Amino acid sequence: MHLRCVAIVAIVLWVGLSESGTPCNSRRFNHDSVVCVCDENFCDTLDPIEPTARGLLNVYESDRAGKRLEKREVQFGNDLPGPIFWNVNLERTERFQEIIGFGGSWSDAAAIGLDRLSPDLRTKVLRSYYSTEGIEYSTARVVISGCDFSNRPYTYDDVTNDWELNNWSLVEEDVNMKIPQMHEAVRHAGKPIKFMGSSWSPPAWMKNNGELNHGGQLIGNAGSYEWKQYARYLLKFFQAYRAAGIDFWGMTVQNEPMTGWDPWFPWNTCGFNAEMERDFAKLDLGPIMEEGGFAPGNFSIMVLDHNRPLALDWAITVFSDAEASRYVAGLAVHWYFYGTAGPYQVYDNIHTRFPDKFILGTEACNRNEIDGDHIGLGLWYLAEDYAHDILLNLLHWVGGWTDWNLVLDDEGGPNWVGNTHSAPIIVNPGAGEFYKNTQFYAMAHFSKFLPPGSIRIGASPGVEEEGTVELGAFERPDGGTVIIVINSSDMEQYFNLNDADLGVVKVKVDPHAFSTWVYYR
Ligand SMILES: *[C@@H]1O[C@H](CO)[C@@H](O)[C@H](O)[C@H]1NC(C)=O
Ligand SMILES: *[C@@H]1O[C@H](CO)[C@@H](O)[C@H](O)[C@H]1NC(C)=O
Ligand SMILES: CC(=O)N[C@H]1CO[C@H](CO)[C@@H](O)[C@@H]1O
Repeated sequence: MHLRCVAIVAIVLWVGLSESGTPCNSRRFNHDSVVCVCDENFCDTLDPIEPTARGLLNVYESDRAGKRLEKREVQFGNDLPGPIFWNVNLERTERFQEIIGFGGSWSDAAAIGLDRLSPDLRTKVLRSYYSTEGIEYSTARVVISGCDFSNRPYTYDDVTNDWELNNWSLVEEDVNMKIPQMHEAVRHAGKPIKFMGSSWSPPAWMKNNGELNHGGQLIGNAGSYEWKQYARYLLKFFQAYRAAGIDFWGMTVQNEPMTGWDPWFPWNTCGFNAEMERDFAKLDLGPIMEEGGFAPGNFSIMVLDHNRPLALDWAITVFSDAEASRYVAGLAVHWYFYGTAGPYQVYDNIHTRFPDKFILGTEACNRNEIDGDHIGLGLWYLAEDYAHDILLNLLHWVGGWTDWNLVLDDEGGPNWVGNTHSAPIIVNPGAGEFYKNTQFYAMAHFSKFLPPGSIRIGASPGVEEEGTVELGAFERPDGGTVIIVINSSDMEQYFNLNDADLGVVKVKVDPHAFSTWVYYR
């Protein structure tokens, strides 16, 4: 082809694609759906969400058949044949929780995976997650020292009995990986990211079993010198990151504290019960963080950071105590065993009792359990599990949802105890590629469209019940209305959305699809 023709074709292509980002470069890995492949030359992108003309509804859909946030325009007053329509009415006077944010986590495994990529590919991952050409994450959980997703067990002070913390220091994973990567993410986000810290284990010598794993609790008790020194150990982390230009929004007291009561527990942990977290927050951690420059109001301390069955008991124990409550802003919850974790309505109950406290999902991940291939590239049910749990949390006062490892390698690690999993992005530095797995798009259907400050509003039907729709409605800070629908059935679903001003718009949602609708009035 003549060079000038090449240039013209390229311009035409570029103009055409720029209208709704660049599409997924899909690849199938022997599963029911696809991944989107990114390399140095190409990575799928999205446009920022901008107000549409009145009367227009933008539908973004991803499905098992391979659509990935594919955008189409629908007009209010349209005609659409379909067998049965769900009638959706919005109740704008019913206003529920404010969105805190959506994000992923800087475990060491994520930091190492990102570090192994070329600078260009690393930038593409961080832009895919945090920029407006990506899925606009607004939060990030950061592991305080190591956890199972590290390639070695360690803490920031492994010099035995160094109670004065003279030997405390950040490690290579922080200085060379997490801190520069977090700075880069903030640059691409173009706005602050809510960073939250969580520790898995104190130094082994601070624990009564002398090990990072196999359960064990802090030596001493609330108010003791030992517990205060552990609080100072944690404070040093936030001060060191602040000195490096990264300010944290919050922390949890302890990752999955109940695992610290299991003497066979394989990886880094420390046992607290609800009373211990209450008293640690009240007597040690809260005051020491405040004195150290992380005061309530500017810095959110969260308790629990573990599964839903524990939530009500912990909320009552901690939030009923006025002094502890002064230091503790919210309840952090994990999704594990969600199928058997009991009804989500427990969060409604907690909100009714303690309306000033927020609830935030701080960890979730999954893996392919069918064979040894844990990362399950292109498995649709991994995404459906995410979307279902996110939506049901949002329908019950939870303010956001945090995915676990931002990236993992093609074995689902590294993980020093072999607890490998899947992640929304799997890196393959050897091939110069990374793969956006199905969970990435489940996150996107929420994170891209619900910036912090969005509010959930009433919608009917809007609550999950056998045989009814899974649907949530929200208002964005820019005035946009967002409707998110999940269809996990093999049948198309049809909707009549009634807007008080604009009338009715009819929308079809494909089988096994996530569908996010945005419009402005
Ligand atoms: C710990 O810190 C002390 C005081 O700064 C120093 O003398 C000692 O060498 C350090 N120990 C180790 C193992 O780094
Ligand atoms: C929060 O931080 C700002 C700026 O650093 C400061 O002016 C304000 O007093 C702090 N608020 C609290 C409650 O500490
Ligand atoms: C929107 C909608 O109708 N979603 C349905 C999709 O399929 C599942 C069953 O797998 C239903 O429970 C949802 O309500």
